[in-house]
Amino acid sequence: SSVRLEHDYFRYHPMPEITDWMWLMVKDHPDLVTVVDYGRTHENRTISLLKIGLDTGLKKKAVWMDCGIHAREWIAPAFCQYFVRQILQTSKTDPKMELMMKNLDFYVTPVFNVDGYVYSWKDNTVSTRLWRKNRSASPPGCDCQGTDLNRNFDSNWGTVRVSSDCCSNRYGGTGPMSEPETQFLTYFVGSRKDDFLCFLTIHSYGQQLLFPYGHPNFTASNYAELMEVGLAAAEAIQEAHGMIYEVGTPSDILYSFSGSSQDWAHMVGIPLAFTFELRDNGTFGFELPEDLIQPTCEEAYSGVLHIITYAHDK
Ligand code: ING
Ligand code: ZN
Repeated sequence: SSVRLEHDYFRYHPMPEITDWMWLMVKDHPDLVTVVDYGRTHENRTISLLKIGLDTGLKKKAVWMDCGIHAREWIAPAFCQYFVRQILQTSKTDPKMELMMKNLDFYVTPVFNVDGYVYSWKDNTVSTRLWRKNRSASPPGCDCQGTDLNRNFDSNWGTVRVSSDCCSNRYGGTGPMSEPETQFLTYFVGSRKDDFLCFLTIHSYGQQLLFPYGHPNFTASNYAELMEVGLAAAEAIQEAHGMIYEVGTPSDILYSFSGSSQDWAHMVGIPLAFTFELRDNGTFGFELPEDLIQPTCEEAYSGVLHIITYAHDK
């Protein structure tokens, strides 16, 4: 595909355009950005992230962000692209971001569930556009494809309200980390877990900031801190365009679940783990119109920046 000199941040992009965009970021900021391939999907596509930060030769702390663990949540990959553009732009104009580029590495996966995302772009039917899971083969004795990657992590896997029916959208897989995508994330983050100050995973929709645990029997040791940081982030979000985001654990404000990535991240010792549920509240749901990409990204950026700044300054 052709090299794109302009990238429209306020449209949705199919996977090949997002891959081109990643290389455009490297070309525009060779001093700050590298592409790291850290996994392969079930259908043998590459899972890539952008590593962003100034190489100081010193060991650095890090920030994790993944978007698009669920295929149909298209605003999430759009946000990762916007986030990358904002931190790169402001690293030249805002002394605080300049400092964070020196002290931190940002690891940003714009599309984590690559197979599912590609499938959701296949045609505009409900069964493809509203696909959630990955595209793994159906297990023996069951006829449906795909595992919910946010039920497949090794965090009390399969214990709370996770479906064992492979046709369910909440199917957790044949075992913890049965999916290649989950294994690669677990390995990549797990092998550097002491470096990560925060773990941010971006979903839609519902306008919520969720933090561990999704499992009802566990309470994060730093629950008060997570609540305080989350509430301040929600305030920053509200200041942008007046939108209200609810803050709490999935058990508090949504529904309990085991096997999620945020629970896993907190269990391995990453203190500030948050799941963002971006706009909207159900009017358009997963099919958020393109003219709402910009305000959604702007407010989410305010919230994310609050958390990252807190993590950096702590
Ligand atoms: N929501 C999340 C989901 O995976 C969630 C909410 C997060 C539940 C963390 C449990 C733990 O169901 C969406 N929209 O996918
Ligand atoms: Zn989701």
